[in-house]
Amino acid sequence: MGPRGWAGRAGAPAPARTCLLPLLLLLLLCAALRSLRASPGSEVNLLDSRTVMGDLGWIAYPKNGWEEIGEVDENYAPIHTYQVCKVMEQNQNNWLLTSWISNEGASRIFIELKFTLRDCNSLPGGLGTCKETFNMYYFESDDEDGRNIKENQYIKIDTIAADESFTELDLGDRVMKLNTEVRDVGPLTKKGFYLAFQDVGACIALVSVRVYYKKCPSVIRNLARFPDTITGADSSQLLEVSGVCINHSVTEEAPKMHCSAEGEWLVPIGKCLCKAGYEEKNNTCQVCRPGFFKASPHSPSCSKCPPHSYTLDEASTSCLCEEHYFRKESDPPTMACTRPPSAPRSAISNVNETSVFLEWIPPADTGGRKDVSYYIACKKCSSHSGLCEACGGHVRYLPQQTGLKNTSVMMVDLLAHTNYTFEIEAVNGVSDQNPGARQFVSVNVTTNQAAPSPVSTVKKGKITKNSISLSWQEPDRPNGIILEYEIKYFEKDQETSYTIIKSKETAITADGLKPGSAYVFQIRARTAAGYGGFSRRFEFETSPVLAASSDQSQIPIIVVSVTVGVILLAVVIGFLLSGRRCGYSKAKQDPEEEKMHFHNGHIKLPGVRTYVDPHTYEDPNQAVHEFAKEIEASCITIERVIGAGEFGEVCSGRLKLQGKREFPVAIKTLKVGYTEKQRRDFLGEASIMGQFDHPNIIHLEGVVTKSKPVMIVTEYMENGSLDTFLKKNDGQFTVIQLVGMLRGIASGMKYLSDMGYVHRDLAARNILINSNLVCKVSDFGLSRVLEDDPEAAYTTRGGKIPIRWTAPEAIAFRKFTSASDVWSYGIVMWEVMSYGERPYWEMTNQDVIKAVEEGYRLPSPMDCPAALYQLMLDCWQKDRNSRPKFDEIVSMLDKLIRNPSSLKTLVNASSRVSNLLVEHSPVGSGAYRSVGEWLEAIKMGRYTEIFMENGYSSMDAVAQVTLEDLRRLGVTLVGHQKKIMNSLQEMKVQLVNGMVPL
Ligand code: ACK
Repeated sequence: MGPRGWAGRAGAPAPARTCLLPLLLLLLLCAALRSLRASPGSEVNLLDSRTVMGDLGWIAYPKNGWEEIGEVDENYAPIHTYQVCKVMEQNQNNWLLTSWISNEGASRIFIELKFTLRDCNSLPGGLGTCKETFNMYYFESDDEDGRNIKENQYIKIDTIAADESFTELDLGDRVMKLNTEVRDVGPLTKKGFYLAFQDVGACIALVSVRVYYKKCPSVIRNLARFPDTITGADSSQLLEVSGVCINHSVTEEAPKMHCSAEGEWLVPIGKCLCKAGYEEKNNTCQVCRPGFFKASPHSPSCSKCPPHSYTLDEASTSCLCEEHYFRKESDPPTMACTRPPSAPRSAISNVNETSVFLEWIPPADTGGRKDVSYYIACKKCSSHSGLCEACGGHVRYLPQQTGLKNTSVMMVDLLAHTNYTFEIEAVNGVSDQNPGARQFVSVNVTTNQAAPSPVSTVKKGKITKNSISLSWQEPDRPNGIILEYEIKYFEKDQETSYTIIKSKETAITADGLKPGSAYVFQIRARTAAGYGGFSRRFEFETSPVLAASSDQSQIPIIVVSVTVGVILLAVVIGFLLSGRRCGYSKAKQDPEEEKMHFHNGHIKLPGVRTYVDPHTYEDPNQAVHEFAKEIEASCITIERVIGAGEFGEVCSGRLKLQGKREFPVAIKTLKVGYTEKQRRDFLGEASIMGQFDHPNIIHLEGVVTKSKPVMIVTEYMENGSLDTFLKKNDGQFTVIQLVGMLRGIASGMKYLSDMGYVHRDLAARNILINSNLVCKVSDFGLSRVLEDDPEAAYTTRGGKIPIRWTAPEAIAFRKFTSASDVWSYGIVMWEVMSYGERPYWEMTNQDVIKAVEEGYRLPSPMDCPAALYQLMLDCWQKDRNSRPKFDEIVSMLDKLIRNPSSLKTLVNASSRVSNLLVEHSPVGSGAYRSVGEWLEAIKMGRYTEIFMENGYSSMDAVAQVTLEDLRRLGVTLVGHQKKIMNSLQEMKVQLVNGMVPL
């Protein structure tokens, strides 16, 4: 069969019209149904034969094949139905071609056919040629030009059979057998296509042809709009489609959905959220009203403004804080606005030396916040002007100064004796937004005395093979006037053997060191409050000895060594000949330095330092400059006159030395118009004082000799001389305080006697006392001892002697020794215990000399502990060798201080004789001449040897024996112990109460 085209248009009258009449009824029914039928939302019609108002423009071929039945529905709209029924004729090939249908971009289209088909069995005699199917074809083309193509160019879609066919009977029953068949075609590649229906001998009425494609309809899902989407070409294909966020919304995660071949949206992914200031309602984003806010797209809805905040605008993303309320940057907008806290309450302080502990309770109003912390402001205030300044960086705060979470803090490293104001401020997250509203509670404290802080910087100076020079800076917090430094050093890894140098300067040279060896140095400072801590360890190395490379090279070294040796020898000889007999040498060691060597904790005495009598100097000026520093008058500020000395006024003032803090001093002046002898005598005191360095000896700062007036500058003692001070404060001190004063004086005297210096005028008037009740021996003179003391009286031998304080042998034959100083010390004890009473009251000097000579002694002062009065009596032993030594006095007083109950036994008031001297019948010089004699007398002679061997060789020593001592000595029999103790007791009672009248 050759290609055939279609020439005519369908619509020519059909010859078999009569046999299809029943179809007309069917068509009427279909017109009624049309209004009920609606195409599904996801289907887009490309052609619906029932909706085309005019000519469909389809072509039938051959012309007598398919024919159109032109009917109209009740609205006069045409119904396009095509029928063919050539069942009786052979070889039917009837084509019906549609007009060109645009596919509108769809690549898969659906064809829904509605048709009726006559059952061949119901046709009489037509069974041979009758068919019950027809074929459907398509042909793609971009335009309408492809219409006249050949049959064989059409592609078959399917053979269409009826699900239901109809018979005459059916029509009679008025049962409509309308078939609906749907087929799909794809993928389409051109812009449009034609459909063709081929009849090969069936009886068909094609009631409608609907061509459509499917799409996923535009939808809003998860606040994203998805557009109309034509389904894919493949029946199982899912198309991924991106959504676009609706107005006032933002992408949370790129919104996507999948469009199925059936036009359904599947698997939504991602979403949009209403932006800040908008909330989601009915798939839209609605604006937040005034008074409401939404801070973030993630918040579910608009919220009311939190407390103490507001907004007057729509679409607010946050609310504004009311006046005086704030929001911290990190505060969430949902949080209420807050304000700074009120002040902390009930602050208390506790001062411990230079540390202050503060504690408080939290503020009543935290400002609505939980992040309250505390800040400590420290101010140092002048007690005079009341002006305060910031404390500076030296103060340490434990645990810290700011951001304190706990309600307590400790400040350390404060200055001693200083007024501080601490402001404890409560702070919260919004305090810095209202700095004007600082709320704090103030605490005023005054720190106490404290030892100096450790020296922190030590620098090495010149280093030789045998010496290392060091210098350092005053501690950051001296906490007082630095009296001296102690430098401890030892060879590295040899710590058990160390040397200590004391220096008033901030530099020393350690000599006598091994070459090429490392030495460790530590330094500490001392003030009136005691020693501070040692600095950290500083390590320095001496220079090594250079090794000689050959014998020849040693020759010059030997020559130099011999030369140096000779020079040194000459220097040493010269030094010895110069008349300086002491071991105290300025050439080797600064007089400000004192050097002691220790091994395993014991002092190695390098030769005891002794006092040098300035008289041994030909030129007294040389002695002054040997032992006293020259001070420039400009460094001294004289403030007021505090008394009159023999040579001029005594003033108080201040001394400011370079590199040191200004501190108070006493200044003795030499009055104008002095003689050379007066000048010499005046400065003589400085030459003596300058040799001493002891906490209980008045300390010489220096002298002014290069300008006038000539001055002696010493440390300042706030309470002046002891006798006046005690008189002023009669009965004000505890016994322990008084014993403490006596102990200080004894310690100073021990130092002087160790130095070989005899004071000769020890009396309470020559003791000075400072604000800490530390007593210091003062008043050192040359010949003046007997000149300037108003108490000194001329003796028969012509000398001037303070009779009441002086031992009989010194009065009688000028035998001034440390033992005669001990006598005077006994008198000072008596003065102290009687609060400055005049010894021997109004007795004349002559009567005093006589009474003492005859064995009478001062009676015990009122309320005086028996042990102290016993010590006084010991000091007043006629035999100077029987008097205790100063070191014994110091240890005895120490024992009493350590054991205060030993001071409870007072001298019996009834037996205390006032205004009368007691006869002195000391144990040793009274009844028994020796220990042996005594022990024999009480029939205990067998113990004589043991007593002698254990140091109880004198009756004075025996007087101190306790029961404990006896047991230690091996006197184990209780009867013997009692005998010895009773005898001793008897002798003591006799000693204290022995009132044998003259
Ligand atoms: O009893 P006073 O106040 O203490 O009066 C005398 C006066 O000077 C004449 O000696 C006082 N004085 C002497 N040296 C010092 C000193 N270093 N510190 C304070 N006062 C002193 C003494």
